[in-house]
Amino acid sequence: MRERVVIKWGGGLITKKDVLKEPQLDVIGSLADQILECNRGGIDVILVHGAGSFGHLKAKTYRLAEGRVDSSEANLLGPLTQDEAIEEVRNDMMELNRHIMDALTVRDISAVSLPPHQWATDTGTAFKGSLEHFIQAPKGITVVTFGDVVSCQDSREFGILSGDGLVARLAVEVPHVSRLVFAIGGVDGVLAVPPVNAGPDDLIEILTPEHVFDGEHESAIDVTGGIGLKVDRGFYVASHGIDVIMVNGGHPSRVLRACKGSEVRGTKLSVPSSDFKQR
Ligand code: IP8
Repeated sequence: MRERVVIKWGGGLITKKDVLKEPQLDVIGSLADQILECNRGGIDVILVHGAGSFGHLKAKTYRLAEGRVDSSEANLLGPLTQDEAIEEVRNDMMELNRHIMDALTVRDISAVSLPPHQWATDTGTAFKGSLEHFIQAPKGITVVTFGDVVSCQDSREFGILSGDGLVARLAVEVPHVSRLVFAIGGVDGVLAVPPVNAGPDDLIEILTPEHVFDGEHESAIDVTGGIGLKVDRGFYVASHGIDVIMVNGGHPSRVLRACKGSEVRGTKLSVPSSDFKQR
């Protein structure tokens, strides 16, 4: 039986987060190398990527995470209507996704992309949409999806489905997923103090739900919730007996080690097995 892992490439890792639509192609390339290594080692990958500067900046300007705002307020947001902004953000996300698909296919990794606005509605872990394509993926195929603007079936009309919500459901509901790996940008994992004050010893290697930590939330540019959301989604997954680890994706070899379940510098999320839920 081949192993399956779910990997989230953080948007802050694969894009320059504060420069509109600037991909980090060298980082994407070396992360894609690690997926090839996974495949060669008998591990199938479900890849979910974040938005970074291809999504959060415009989504923030046009308040897309809040859904439809009053037309009087919407007129003040910027030159675009909210509907035009949705269209642009979806196109921008498809553009980022194309960079990723190119990096995979140039390495002969067989990959298919499933943009959420085409198959999912609603936000958070309660999003609706069939996971059948992920479940039925033939061995050796990398299925790719990403944070996106989706329709909502309530008065909001639309919202942002974060890649963190996607990975939580995929890890738990696709059979035989052994681990979830968050490859994040700029930090080695969850830190006990804010990153600017942190030294090498401030990495929390094993994080339990009881831990209190200073989650840095860049609310100015991140519309879906920063590291706190990842930790929250991660504990949901860990509570189903699936390994969850966060590593610094700037060191791609750590991502590979994490995917293989080898010892690696990073933060493991740990839930006591007595608290495990049924998958
Ligand atoms: O970066 C957000 O996805 P995330 C998606 O995974 C958009 O939270 C379009 C802002």
